[in-house]
Amino acid sequence: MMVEIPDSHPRKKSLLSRQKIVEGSLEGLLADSAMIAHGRGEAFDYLLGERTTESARLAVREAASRLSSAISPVISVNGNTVLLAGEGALRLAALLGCPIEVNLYYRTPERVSGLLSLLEEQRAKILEEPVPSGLEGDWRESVTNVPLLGGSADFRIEGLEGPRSHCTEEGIGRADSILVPLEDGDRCEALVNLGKEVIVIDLNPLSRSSRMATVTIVDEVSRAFDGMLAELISNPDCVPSEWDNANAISGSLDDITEFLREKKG
Ligand code: PTJ
Repeated sequence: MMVEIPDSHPRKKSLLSRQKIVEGSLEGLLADSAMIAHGRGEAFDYLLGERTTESARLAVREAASRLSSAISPVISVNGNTVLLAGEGALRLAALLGCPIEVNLYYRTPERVSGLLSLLEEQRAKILEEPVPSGLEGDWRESVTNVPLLGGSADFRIEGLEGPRSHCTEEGIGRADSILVPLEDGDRCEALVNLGKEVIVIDLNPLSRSSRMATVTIVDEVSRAFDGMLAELISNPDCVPSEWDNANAISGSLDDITEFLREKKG
């Protein structure tokens, strides 16, 4: 049931995200376990203070610089990501000039085509909006030209079993750098083993994907996309650093400890 959430509600953003997940589930766009994954994310976000921490900000900057320096970057999206941050993914892909690929853990043809249609609707919405400030060039053309892949899988991720290994050669197959929000650990490991640079967005700093990735952004998925877009607009010539991901994850765990200490008073 849809309810009107007043602007004054202190948890408005969180409730709106829940509503998106509930609606996506009812429309058959999400995995059965999508709400469990979302709830786990919410719990970690709470422990991080529901904000982009300083360590996440550094990871956002590193991810943005790596994606913009890559030869064939791709943004891989699953059900939760399209529902919560599809527009952010499209804006980032438009700026990077890279494709978005729907790549699902629980893959069915109906879910893939439903999510591709939703991305088309989100694209149409972005085209109606004002151009983000600070951008030069033909933004609308860049948004229009973002390839939306995944409809016909013609490639397999080596080292992975089952339908979740299906992908496209044009997207994940040939990518040297992959942004994978809310990823599962096995696929992350398989992609890293193929020599690809894997950038994960995951609120759980302890997850296997967080620990396997080249760069882990411990932040909520829509905040992370908005952060990368802002970073690339304000600092278009950013270059990758010698990134120590274990150290960055340790920084996120420190953020949680610090937040709990503040709460305890
Ligand atoms: O659409 P599909 O079929 O590809 O399935 C997607 C889900 C997310 C259901 C599937 O990949 C899954 O079961 O994922 P996990 O193993 O539960 O992992 C999801 C991770 O994402 C967890 O570590 C959560 O903490 C984290 N997470 C959840 N919501 C968010 C999040 N991270 C960032 N932003 C969020 N909004």
